[in-house]
Amino acid sequence: MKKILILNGPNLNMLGKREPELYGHQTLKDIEKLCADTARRYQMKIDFRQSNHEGELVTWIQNMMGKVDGIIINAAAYTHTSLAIHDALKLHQIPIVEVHLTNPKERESFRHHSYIEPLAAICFAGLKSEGYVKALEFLHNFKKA
Ligand code: DHK
Repeated sequence: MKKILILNGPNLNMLGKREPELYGHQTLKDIEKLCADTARRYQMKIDFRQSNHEGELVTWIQNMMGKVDGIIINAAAYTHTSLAIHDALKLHQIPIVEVHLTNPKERESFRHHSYIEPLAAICFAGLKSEGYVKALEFLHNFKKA
């Protein structure tokens, strides 16, 4: 059974209340349930987490070395700023999937650069919570070269 770490960065705990016209009305709990339902369908195991703290995300990524088969990450604002998260992800030799609810490339220019992008096997952006479903499907179908 594949085990997948799903990481969510700062302010994603405020989904539902946070700019719903951009991020939608679903809460992070709703997205976690959607991921759990999808994972069950594909017989995968998920570990779904959120943190507002860069260092905590880095430590979680480090601690999962050798323990997971894939990482789905919506690093939120840290996508655009965190070399530390980039370096931690680089420790892994497993597929990394970048997810965003919105499409940052179609938003303000300060959201156009991603520190996750060079390490990601694929990115799903602008699909709201469906991006997490697509990310799980991608990892379900992923075969090592
Ligand atoms: C979420 C955030 O919090 C922003 O900082 C990113 C991302 C976009 C999202 O679309 O999920 O720029």
